[in-house]
Amino acid sequence: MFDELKSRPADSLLALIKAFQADDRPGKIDLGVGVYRDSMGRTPVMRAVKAAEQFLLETQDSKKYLGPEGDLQFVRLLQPIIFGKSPTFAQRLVGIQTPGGSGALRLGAELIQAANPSARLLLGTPSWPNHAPIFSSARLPVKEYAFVDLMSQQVKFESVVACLSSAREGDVVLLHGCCHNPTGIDFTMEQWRQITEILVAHRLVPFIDLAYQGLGDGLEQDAAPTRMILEAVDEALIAYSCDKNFGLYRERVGALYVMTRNEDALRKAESNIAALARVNWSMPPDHGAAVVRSILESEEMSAMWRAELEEICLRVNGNRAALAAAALDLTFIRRQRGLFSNLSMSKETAAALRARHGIYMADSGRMNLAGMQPADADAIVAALRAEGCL
Ligand code: PLP
Ligand code: TYF
Repeated sequence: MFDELKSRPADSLLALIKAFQADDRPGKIDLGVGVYRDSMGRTPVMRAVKAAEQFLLETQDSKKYLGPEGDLQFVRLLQPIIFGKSPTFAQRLVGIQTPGGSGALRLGAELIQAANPSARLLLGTPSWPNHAPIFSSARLPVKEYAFVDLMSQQVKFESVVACLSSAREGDVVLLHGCCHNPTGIDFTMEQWRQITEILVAHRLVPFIDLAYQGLGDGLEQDAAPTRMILEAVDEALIAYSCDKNFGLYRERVGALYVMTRNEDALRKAESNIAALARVNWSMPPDHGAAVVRSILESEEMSAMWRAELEEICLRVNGNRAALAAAALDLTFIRRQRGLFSNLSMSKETAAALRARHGIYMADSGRMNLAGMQPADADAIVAALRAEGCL
């Protein structure tokens, strides 16, 4: 039967990792896959994570099953970080641990499909390349609309408003909570306010993907749009990832939160997400969530984590400033947030940047700004000029 299968393309972002490793030129620069890198170009295990792993090594006395919800103390301790100390909607939230933000997106998609089979997913483009396939493979029709114009690096706010305003009641709107992947372009607070009004007026359900909290302007600031939306709407889903802000990528640490209208719906959502988790992965992997829980349970390790996250944020924003200072046409990079910026270029140009200059970025023109050093700014600008991007 397997000879009936059609081959599928590899994930082009993940393929860049191998291509970069195979290049032996000394000056190569990796602006490819979205992981943080320090000033030595490494993606180290955070000090707080090492401390928590040491603590777990000494104190963890069992690895018995936890259940489909995973580590519920992990889920609870994240709540004040994401939603604030005592949000008005706390009683309407239920959460479950998931394998990464990806698992949370998939589980949320299946929950939506089970609750409202006629719901559609509205997705602003460009977006993270896995978004559309995750939702369509859960049988949610994906309706795309233009979110950003890459030539001008501006939000196409009229297109956003037009698409959301023409949506059907019960449609779901995927929103990047902060640090938009791939563009680094987030809505202004005023634009978020207008989007919130449209969500409420048209009874649309926000599905907020928060995969980079703390990598933009800090933990609190990065959560502000999410909190504003949740204060206003009846129902919402939040896919959270700890893989970037705790540097736990391969441990697959995330959570799905669902906000319902009332207690009855909350209990139903809770039993449904547990049942869906069971048929997908039975139970989520424990280690990464246990690490995050241990950090959040300890004042000392929490302080260490927060300080490290601030360092990460400062370094990424420092790289943004360096690149913006190196070329007038790149000043927009300073205004953008998170790991990414997406230049407007063809995939042939992205390939030429790799082949001729050893500068690795996605075919889409997306750069991971954590992959450079401030001193690389001039070389990057020179290569972009040589290839006609500036
Ligand atoms: N959402 C966005 C926007 C992402 O960039 C990522 C990155 O991997 C994810 C979700 C998934 O995160 P995770 O690695 O935790 O599955
Ligand atoms: O966009 C990125 O680079 C990160 C990492 O299938 C990633 O979100 C990329 C592709 C993928 C999984 C994670």
